[in-house]
Amino acid sequence: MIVRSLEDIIGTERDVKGESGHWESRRLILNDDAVGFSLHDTVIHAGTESLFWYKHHIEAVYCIEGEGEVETLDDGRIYPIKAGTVYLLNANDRHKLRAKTTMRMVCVFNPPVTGREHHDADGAYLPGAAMD
Ligand code: 9YT
Repeated sequence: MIVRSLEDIIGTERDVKGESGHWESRRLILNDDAVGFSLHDTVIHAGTESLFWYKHHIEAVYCIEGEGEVETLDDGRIYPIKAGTVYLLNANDRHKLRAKTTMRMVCVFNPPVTGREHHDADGAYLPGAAMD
């Protein structure tokens, strides 16, 4: 069994700040844990808009604090997000996340994030940029 807490992660290489300055992500479980998914505790700063596109991953994002909205860019639909709402990017959807207040999101990726994506493609994940 693996037991880990946020305190163990903060300040380590598993604690990643997006270059945009819009978010930081504490990666609790990564590919090297060899369980088939990764688990992230992500903070999205108030008043920011971020473009994400996880071309090669399915991601579930469960909001546990704050409020904002997510827009799927292919169809322009906008979904309000608040604590208790999950969105599932089951079609590698290109999307924009807008945080009205600071949002805390628990994110699960399949396949798991390796942690190298930050250095290769960085956090903006602009259209065309893959995480790995
Ligand atoms: C909200 C969201 O998509 N978070 C993803 C995790 C973060 N971008 C990371 O750990 O790279």
